[in-house]
Amino acid sequence: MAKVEEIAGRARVHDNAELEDFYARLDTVGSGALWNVANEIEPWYPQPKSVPMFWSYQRMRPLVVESASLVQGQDAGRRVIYLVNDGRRDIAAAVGLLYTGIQIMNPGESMTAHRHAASALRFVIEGTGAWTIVDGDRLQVGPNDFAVTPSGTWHEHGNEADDNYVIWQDGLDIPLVNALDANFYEVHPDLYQVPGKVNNTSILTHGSGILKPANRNWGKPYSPLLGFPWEQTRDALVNLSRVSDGTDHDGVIMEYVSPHTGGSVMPTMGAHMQMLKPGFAAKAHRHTGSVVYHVAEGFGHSIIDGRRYDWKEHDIFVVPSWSWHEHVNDDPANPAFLFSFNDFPMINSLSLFKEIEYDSNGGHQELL
Ligand code: GTQ
Repeated sequence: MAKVEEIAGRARVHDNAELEDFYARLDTVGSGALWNVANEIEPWYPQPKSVPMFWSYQRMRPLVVESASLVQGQDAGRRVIYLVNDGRRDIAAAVGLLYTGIQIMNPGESMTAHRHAASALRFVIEGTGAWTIVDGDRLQVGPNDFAVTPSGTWHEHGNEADDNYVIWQDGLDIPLVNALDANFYEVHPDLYQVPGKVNNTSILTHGSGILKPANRNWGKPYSPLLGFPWEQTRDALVNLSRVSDGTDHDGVIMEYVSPHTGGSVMPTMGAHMQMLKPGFAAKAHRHTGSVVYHVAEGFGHSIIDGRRYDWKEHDIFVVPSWSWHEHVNDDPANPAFLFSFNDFPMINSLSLFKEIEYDSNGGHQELL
């Protein structure tokens, strides 16, 4: 049934028997009348299928831990509990065209190496002893560290601790790459990579933050720096917060960037860390682009499309494109830190970014 809008310039054709017959004949030759779908396929503003969602780590963790004894990592490929958006069950997206999941590894466990066209990132939740080998660079990661596995890079993960789980959050652009019919998957011919001699080579080479190695070319479309340690990240935010209040909408916010370009870490997904100063209450805004948040430190709440979500450490929530949202740090004494990843590099490279600020005085909205 066509969605009729009685507005000049919109599709407003009403069905009748003659038209029904015409539509049936169009269908037999693999076609249809645009005016029957126009108002649907050209909405006035974005109509995400994704809805705001919130996952409490306290509720998720026991289930994630249960999976660690139910299935072998080697059988699962990766032992991950993925997060489902109620509106996007069909494509395994957490929001928009972004996938996310919580991965757990038992002490001493390791996963086999593979690569795919989809890009991946990790944000570590708990446990010592986590490692991931990305194209031969063995990265050691700990809680709140961020690491990337760009499209096409070989990767495998493990937990070298004797007595603790490693749990981290995965973020991938699988739904995007599938939507573009561009996904490939390969198992490593030897099942395991041979890591380079020195762990964390990419961090040692590219991670100084102020200096760039001279005479080095980097021709790949993603960051040569693959790991982003928490301590350095937190310090950067705290330092910036001493000289800036940041933005009204996000507080003190910084992007994880490629030291080669200063741009996003990967062509499809970007990531930020933001610090909400004690008691900070953001102004609401909305923008195109989908965002997955992970509470790195502190507690507070966010209001997303009019609904309040109270969060604390390691909770995960999503803001669909064009959803109103605001974040509040409910701790009057300590900062809160939100990690997030997003599809902004795609949105920006296609010039599709739009942002509007919420004005509570009568709801007038101004394009920023
Ligand atoms: O580690 O590459 O959560 O391919 C889902 C698919 C993680 C990974 C996931 C994947 C990965």
